[in-house]
Amino acid sequence: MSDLESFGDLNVLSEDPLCAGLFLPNLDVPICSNEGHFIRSHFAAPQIKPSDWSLPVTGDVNDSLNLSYDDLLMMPSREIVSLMECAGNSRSTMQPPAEGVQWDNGAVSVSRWKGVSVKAILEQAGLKASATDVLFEGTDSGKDAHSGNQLTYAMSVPLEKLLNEDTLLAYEMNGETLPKDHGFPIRLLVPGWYGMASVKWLDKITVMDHPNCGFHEMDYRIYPATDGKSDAQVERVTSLKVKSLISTPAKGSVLAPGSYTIKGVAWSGDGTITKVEVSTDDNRSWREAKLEEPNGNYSWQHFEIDWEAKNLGHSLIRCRATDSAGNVQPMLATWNFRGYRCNSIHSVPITVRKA
Ligand SMILES: Nc1nc2c(c(=O)[nH]1)N[C@H]1C(S)=C(S)[C@@H](COP(=O)(O)O)O[C@H]1N2
Ligand SMILES: [Mo]
Repeated sequence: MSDLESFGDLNVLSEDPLCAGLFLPNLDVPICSNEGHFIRSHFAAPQIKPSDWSLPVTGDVNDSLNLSYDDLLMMPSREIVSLMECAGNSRSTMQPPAEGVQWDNGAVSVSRWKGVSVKAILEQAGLKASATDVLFEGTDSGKDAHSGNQLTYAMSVPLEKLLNEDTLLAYEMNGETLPKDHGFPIRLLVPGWYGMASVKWLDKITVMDHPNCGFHEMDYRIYPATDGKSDAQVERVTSLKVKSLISTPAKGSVLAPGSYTIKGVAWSGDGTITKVEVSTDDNRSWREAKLEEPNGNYSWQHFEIDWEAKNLGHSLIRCRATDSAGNVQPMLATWNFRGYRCNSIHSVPITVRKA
């Protein structure tokens, strides 16, 4: 059981399993603290002693490995600043409602991760020509709420993504040993993809000659609405969609007329952010915000813009990001059965009222 006392910086949506998101003003940092990183666990966090733990690497390899915690710590390391976003983030804004943890917008964070490139481990084991995908299994397990079946958290990732040196077996988060709720002793970190692929509490690695199609690979898919008209295909949830969030002002703020700075963050899995626009007049006009330079390939970029609040009454503040591949956030993301990849334009209702 986690000690909820230590999650004061987070908005706890579920205690068992633990699901906790950020309060949006806490997006105004280059890198989150470990206590301030969102948590999304499907089952109870396992308690693992590194001395009793090892990581077998088997399957379509020339030499199977069995790595100890110390083996990993002694290998050449790599550090990556990477954003992680849960595929279900912002689900509660989907229309009509979609089933799952009702995240508002807080299931997103940035950390500095340190670990060993998965590529180095696969090279050490030696991939057979037949290898196409790698299955990462966690130590955590429990019952699926619908079927009652016993499941272990597991996810396969195509080799192409793993041969990028930035995909890590991580053992440190922001200069500290990986915390229990974030996957101690070792987790996978797949930068640029939604969080479901970054398997925590790694138990074993199996190189395969096809993608695994277990519960979690099948669950993290876009099942479009079946209205007979849609020709949308079922596809896997992988790369992060272009998205932005307003951190300040907070939803529901009551402001006196005057000068304010609207702030927020933007990110994309398909490149860097090239533009963030802000509308304060219910989508009639948009102004370009001042945008921070990218911090590496996988972090968020902060933006801000000055705003003179003079019209009394209610208004919606919105932000809209564009990435270097030309993707722009939609007003409303396309609905899908599980409510994944929701990157609808963030709208923050506020009131301007004389003090
Ligand atoms: N073993 C295991 N790995 C897991 C999960 C899990 O429940 N068990 N949740 C996944 C999901 S859906 C997300 S969004 C991220 C969340 O990582 P965090 O809790 O460190 O933020 O972990 C992923 N890895
Ligand atoms: Mo997630």
